[in-house]
Amino acid sequence: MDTKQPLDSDDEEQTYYERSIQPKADQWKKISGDVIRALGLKMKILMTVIFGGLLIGSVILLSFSHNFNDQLLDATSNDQLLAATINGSRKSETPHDKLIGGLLTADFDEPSCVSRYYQSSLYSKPSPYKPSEYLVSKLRSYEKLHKRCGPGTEAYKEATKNLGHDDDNYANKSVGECKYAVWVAVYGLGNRILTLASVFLYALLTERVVLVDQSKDISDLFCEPFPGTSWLLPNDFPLVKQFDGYGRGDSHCYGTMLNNHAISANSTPRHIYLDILHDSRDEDKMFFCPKDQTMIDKVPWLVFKTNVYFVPSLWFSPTFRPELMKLFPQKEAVFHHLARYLFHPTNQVWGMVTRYYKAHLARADERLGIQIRVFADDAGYFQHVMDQILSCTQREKLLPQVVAQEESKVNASTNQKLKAVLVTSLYPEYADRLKSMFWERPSSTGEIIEVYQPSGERVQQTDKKIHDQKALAEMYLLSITDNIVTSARSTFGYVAHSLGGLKPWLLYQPKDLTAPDPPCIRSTSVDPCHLTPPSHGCDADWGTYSGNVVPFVRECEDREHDGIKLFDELISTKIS
Ligand SMILES: Nc1nc2c(ncn2[C@@H]2O[C@H](COP(=O)(O)OP(=O)(O)OP(=O)(O)O)[C@@H](O)[C@H]2O)c(=O)[nH]1
Ligand SMILES: [Mg+2]
Repeated sequence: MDTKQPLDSDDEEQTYYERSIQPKADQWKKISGDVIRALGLKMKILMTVIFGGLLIGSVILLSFSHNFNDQLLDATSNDQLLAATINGSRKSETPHDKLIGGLLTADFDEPSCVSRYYQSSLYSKPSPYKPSEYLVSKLRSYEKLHKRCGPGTEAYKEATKNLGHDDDNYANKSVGECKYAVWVAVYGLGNRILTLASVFLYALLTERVVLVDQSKDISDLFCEPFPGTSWLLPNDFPLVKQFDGYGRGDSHCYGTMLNNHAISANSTPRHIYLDILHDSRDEDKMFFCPKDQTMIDKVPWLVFKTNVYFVPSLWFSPTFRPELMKLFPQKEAVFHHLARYLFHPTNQVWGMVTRYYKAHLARADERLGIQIRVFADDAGYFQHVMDQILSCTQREKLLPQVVAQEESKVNASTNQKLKAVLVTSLYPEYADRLKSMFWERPSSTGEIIEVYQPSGERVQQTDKKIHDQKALAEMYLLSITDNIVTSARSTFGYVAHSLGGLKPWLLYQPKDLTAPDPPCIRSTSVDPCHLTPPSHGCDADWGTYSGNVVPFVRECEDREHDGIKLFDELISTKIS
């Protein structure tokens, strides 16, 4: 190697200095120069490797840290996503059908609303109810309509222009191409969920756009259901301030308008208020009659206050029935499909569901849900309600008896079946007693029974965010069970069983502080009950019991002549 041959300018400078100033050290310097040069070359390679490595490393680190930050930002949702995925794959051999047979659109991002695509993975079996192709295509068309007419669009602006100013007849005036159904939140959460689904179905049938009053905590509970738009009614909607005041006395109330002859085929108001409540007048319930629908159809803005699941009554209309039959060949699955399409708990609520599920329910071989709603002025713990629950669950073999220790055939093997019982109630005493019972004594079957109750808040606190979120989480947890016992007349219970596609055991409502005998009945339908439906038909059918008009709409098992629902299992005898 020629040591004089500089490898680079630094080396050249160093060699010159060494030769002129310190000749005696030449040899040493030569050696050290060689070493340095050799080292220099190696150092360069080494440095290149190190710096190259560092560069690649930092790129990896950067992207990792970016992902990590993203993960931190989305920590809750990813955790839930994971939880849901693990549970889903653990339980199901078949791949998880995220879009539920096409019911859901793929157009949303997953982390912003984990429940949307992962809720179905929590269920141990796929739903026996498949959405029809017709329903799927109708939903896709609806999504387009909502995008075209929803908040912020030209169509919405045009439809809201001058709304709120009293008007006579808008039949011949242009208000744009879009018509709307506004849902106003009233009553308990169970009622809200059932009525929002009802109003949405009505909107689907009548090509309206459904918009949701957001003055209550709806957006703390549910994600947006329609892609690229919003279902929230803008806060500056011209009629918002009137919502609270809407009632039967209001001149825009449909029943009142009928009484006052203020609406006719030739006189169409721009908006009307529809009062579809448990105690609405017959004139308000004329809403369900075809002739009335012809008039109502022309009104651009309908504002609903309703607390009943009114879907069964829509089937009476000869106008809607053929369409409904096509949409829902399995009639009893109306709410089941609509709820899985529309309602997707927010990540906060979904976190509550998945954490509770993983902590208490996932390990069990079987899950039983018991929803206990006590309708009484001084509601709380009642012995007769406890007796009724035990009598129903033991008679129906949902829970075993307990036996004395010495009689027990306690099986020490590890194969003992574990049954988790999820109790939901405002009152903790029912679950506490069940828990003690199955802790103090062995079960007759050798099964291990674990009892859980997520909350027991004693007092209904509708519109308090965390209270409503807990109530919603509990409805979803109940829906994930294998069997479910619910209280008669409770919309909370209706949502839970129907969402899960479960036919519930309905606990009859106790009378005179005694446990009813029989204590409960197994429903033959998964659809909720329409409490207090119209007690009349329309025109010629007036006064006829509704159940005779359409054979698959019949009395609810948990009500005495005061509720109707959809059944697929037909009975041979007609109700007279
Ligand atoms: N977390 C929780 N809240 C409950 C429970 N039962 C009742 N609530 C609260 O009370 C409300 C009852 O209203 P709904 O959800 O409509 O249920 P419902 O059984 O039909 O009751 P009503 O509407 O009063 O006839 C719920 O929304 C909750 O706010 C329960 O088991 N768990
Ligand atoms: Mg209710």
